[in-house]
Amino acid sequence: MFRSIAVTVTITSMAIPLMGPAELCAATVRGTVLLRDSFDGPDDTTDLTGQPHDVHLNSDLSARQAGSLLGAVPYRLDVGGGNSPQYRNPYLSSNRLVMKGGSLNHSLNRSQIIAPNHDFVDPAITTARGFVIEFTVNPTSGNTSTDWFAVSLGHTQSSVANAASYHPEVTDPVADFGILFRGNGGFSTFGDGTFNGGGGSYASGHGAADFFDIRVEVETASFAPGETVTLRTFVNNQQLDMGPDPGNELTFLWDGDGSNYISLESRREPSLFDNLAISTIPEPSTFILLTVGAVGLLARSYRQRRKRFRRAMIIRPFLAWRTK
Ligand SMILES: [Ca+2]
Ligand SMILES: [Ca+2]
Ligand SMILES: [Ca+2]
Repeated sequence: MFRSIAVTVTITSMAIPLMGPAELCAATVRGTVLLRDSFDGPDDTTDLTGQPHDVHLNSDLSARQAGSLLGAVPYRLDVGGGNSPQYRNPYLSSNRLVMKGGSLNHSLNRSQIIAPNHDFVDPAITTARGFVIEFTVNPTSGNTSTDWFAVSLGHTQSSVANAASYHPEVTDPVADFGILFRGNGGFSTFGDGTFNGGGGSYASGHGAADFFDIRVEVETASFAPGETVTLRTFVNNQQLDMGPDPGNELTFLWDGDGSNYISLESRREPSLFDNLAISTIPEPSTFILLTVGAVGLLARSYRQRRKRFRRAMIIRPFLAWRTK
């Protein structure tokens, strides 16, 4: 009799789904989301030449965007350069943002760019000592094209609002950091508008339909000119080596403008962007507390299971034997 009870208890115990420490630690720890955009919305229509153009990108923002500090933030679009804006505007399609600057939709070899019209120097960022930019992107060009997409930061309001030129590009001198990713899997990094020697490969053998998760982590205590910045970049959770500095990080100093507008950019190939998120960097103390807490819970769970197991295997049979 007691043997069947023991077997039942043991099976029940094993059936409890267990999460290992590795799974807990791999769970993404996030800071406060300042701005998130799903780009989920009605498809933009086409103009008389058959080219899609923006109708919805800057409407219905409150239905698409979220963020504890900002709510709905409009985008500045790069519509300058003497070409008709409808040939150059980014647009929404299939719940994503599509950008395709360059010869695909006008004669000049130029980018399409969007920049949230917000200076990301929020107190929440300096309190957390940094921020994180995340998005997913599909370069669409397979693994041979030298066309590229990019993200850059440290732009100024005047650069973002400058419709008469092609700012805020990755090579804008006011941009403190920028990284461009080519369709062929190569990447290059820039600082203050010039190539800073960082580059390498972020992918190889990928297909034309593959999406990449891009994550740029920026550690900084302030946006004051000369403040030290430590930057890390991840593609599909793999950290890239940012350049000649030891290790994979890049260290630089904020320039003199004290601004931090952020832009996404595409050159020639149609790049599909999705799920843009700009958050405060997770505080190390929070991460450590969560990890320590998770390990503590696991240890307690293990002790409780061991206790139940001992009770089922030893104490109950002993009691049953005594009452016989
Ligand atoms: Ca979407
Ligand atoms: Ca700057
Ligand atoms: Ca390095």
